[in-house]
Amino acid sequence: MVRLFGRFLVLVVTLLVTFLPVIPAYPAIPTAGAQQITVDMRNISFSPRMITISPGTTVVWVNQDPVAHTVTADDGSFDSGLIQPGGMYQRTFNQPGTYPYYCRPHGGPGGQGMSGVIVVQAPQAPAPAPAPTPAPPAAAPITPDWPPVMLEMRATRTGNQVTFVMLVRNRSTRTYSYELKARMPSGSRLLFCQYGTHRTDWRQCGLDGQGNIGWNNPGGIRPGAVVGPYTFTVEVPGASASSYAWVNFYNNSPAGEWTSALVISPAPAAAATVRTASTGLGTVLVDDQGLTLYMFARDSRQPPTSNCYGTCAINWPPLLTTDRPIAGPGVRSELLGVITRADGTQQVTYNGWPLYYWFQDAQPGDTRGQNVGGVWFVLRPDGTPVR
Ligand SMILES: [Cu+2]
Repeated sequence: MVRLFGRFLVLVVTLLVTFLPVIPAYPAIPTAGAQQITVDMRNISFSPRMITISPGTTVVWVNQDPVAHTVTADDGSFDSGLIQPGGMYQRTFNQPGTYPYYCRPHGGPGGQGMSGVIVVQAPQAPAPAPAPTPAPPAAAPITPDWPPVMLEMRATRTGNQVTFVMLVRNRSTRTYSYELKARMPSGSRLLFCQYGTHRTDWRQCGLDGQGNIGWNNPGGIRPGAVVGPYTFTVEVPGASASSYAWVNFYNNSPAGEWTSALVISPAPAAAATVRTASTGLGTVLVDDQGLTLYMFARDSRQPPTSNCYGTCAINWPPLLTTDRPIAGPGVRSELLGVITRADGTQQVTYNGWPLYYWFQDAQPGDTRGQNVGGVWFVLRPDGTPVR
């Protein structure tokens, strides 16, 4: 099935690329750029356990568990070493082949225990889509390690244009509803939106005032079915603007919810500015657009270290920069700094605290992230948190 899925992916992407030139009113989707796919380490397992990728794809493993894991090749050709909770490891696979791997503390070679497989497949002649599998018995419960989907999620960025491609397969034995969402900085402009090989008047495909793009399919995706690709291109307002997308699967009976992999667009291309603004919480640090910045009490200041990765960094996008950050009005430049995140991007710090946005803040002056979980706080101009 995994091989079939890979072939189906080739088919739909081929159709998509072939179809595009006849839509002159919309820009072509950039095909250059690195592909990336995320594998979660959750509940002592890799999820998805098996993925099929094309050569040149980067796989990012994110440890969502409270214990350390490794990503160790059966043949010893790669080994992450211990990945602490919240940490990540990435590797780019260029050569076609099958790469079984395992976690040294919790699994073993040959598919024992906590283990997984990467299949790197060169493009091939397209094959028909897989037939839907029969409907399953009704009572399978949703468990936290339930792996319902095979995902292909890609983001490419050319200047200020970001393109997301999302393709979803339900590999569970139940029908699930799902929604695909993306969050863009305010001021973004939607340039292109497509479902499958047809550009449609997809009603929910549009930027709302909060910078959200979303598709909702409450009718559900049947076992074995593939939906997508959902493709959209957005022009973000500035080179430093970041954006991200995710898929949420949910079910009403039995009730359950599962949010899957994310894509964060490549690192920004400019110096981030930090300044101050007056909010309901007093004068606090904001970015050059006026969006509120936060510190995370589980980070450390000395040395400055971020402990926010994976799902955390979806909800709390780090303030990234490529050049030295700029001190705007009210900010002390000697308190500004940068750290290098696990993915190689540079995050701005202030008084040693790594800085983040809260994804529900949409307008200058919003401080909805304050005290979330008792660990997220806005910062005063002297770099102390407002608790
Ligand atoms: Cu492990």
